[in-house]
Amino acid sequence: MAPSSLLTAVTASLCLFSALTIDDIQKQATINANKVLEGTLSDGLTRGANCNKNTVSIRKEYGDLTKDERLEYIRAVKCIRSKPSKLPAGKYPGAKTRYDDFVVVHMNMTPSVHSTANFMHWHRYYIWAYETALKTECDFKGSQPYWNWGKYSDLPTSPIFNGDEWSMGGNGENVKHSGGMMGIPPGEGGGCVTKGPFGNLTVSLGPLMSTMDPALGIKANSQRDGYGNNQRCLRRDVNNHYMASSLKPTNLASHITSNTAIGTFQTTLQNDTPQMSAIHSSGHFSIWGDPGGDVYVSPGEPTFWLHHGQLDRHWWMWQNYLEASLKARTSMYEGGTNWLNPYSAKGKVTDKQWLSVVAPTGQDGLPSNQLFSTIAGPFCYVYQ
Ligand SMILES: *[C@@H]1O[C@H](CO)[C@@H](O)[C@H](O)[C@H]1NC(C)=O
Ligand SMILES: [Cu+2]
Repeated sequence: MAPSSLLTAVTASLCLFSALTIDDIQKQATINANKVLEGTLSDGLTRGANCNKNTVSIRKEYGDLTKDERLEYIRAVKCIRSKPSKLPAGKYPGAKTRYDDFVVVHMNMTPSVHSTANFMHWHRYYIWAYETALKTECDFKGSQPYWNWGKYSDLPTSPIFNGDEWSMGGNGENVKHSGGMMGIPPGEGGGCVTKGPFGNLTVSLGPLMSTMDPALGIKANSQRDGYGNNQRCLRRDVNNHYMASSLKPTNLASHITSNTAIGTFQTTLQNDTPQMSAIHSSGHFSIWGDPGGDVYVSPGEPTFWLHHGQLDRHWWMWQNYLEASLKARTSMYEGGTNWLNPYSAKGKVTDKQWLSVVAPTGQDGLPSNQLFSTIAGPFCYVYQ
């Protein structure tokens, strides 16, 4: 081997060794978060004595839950779907259940919590409120699980979507349909979900911004704002379109390692380019369907919380995996306050965030700087 090609080979292998995998990033984030909990590393925030290594809850990947843990989660989700709405009667005719309250709040908040400074923060708050409702209103014994985007190369047969009794229900029935936004080709679903725990589920709010093939004939809502009662089946088109591109483990790792400020971190997470759809939308469009593919109404899809749990985990890994920048990254905040207006007021860390009727008691209107860390403010959880 000529010296120059030897050098190339050595350099190449060094690069291979120095590229952190997403598993390395998760491990480092766990180590550093534990140091913060032990008080040997500062994140610049103060925390009460009631959040420590013994009390912190651990959010796990859905496929890593035991079968009993999955059944317990499914039970709690079904329970919240069976409780009555707490919204003012008649104001939102499509809001029948306590679960629908979460969908309505998201529909109301959509323009101010996407592509804005509080995108990550508000959704962290919102998922925690859901997890809290499962615990306080349905006696849920576990923690909110997440879907690790890079884990399954065949999503329809994953433990989340394989349709067995421990899954979140199956794919939609295979119906002929065309693809949608951003060049997504149709997958093997497109019809109603009929198998597993959420088989034959009825949804009522929306659609508001459907991305499914109009030829499927999904019934329009009687109200322009999507709040009318529009009973129809839950549809999915679980597909692998993004598994080998934007949701590949190496792409997820490089998204974390290549962005050093929260502005570029959250913008590149959300902004699709002609070359590649962004990570956030890729996750939504891997489940797709109705209402899963509708930015306003997507929480009506029961796996919304697994996808957004992972989005929160992605941010948590980015905040925590480097000991030297953990403190700075924890409190970074950047961006506007309205998704359609690039000149909207800049978000401030003291801006209050609103959850309305889905806020846990006494916990509505917390400022963004209370939502910086998963182990400060109202939160006490880490990811595994
Ligand atoms: C959904 O409805 C279809 C048709 O009635 C039925 O065959 C199927 O077993 C149902 N699925 C569930 C999970 O109840
Ligand atoms: Cu959202």
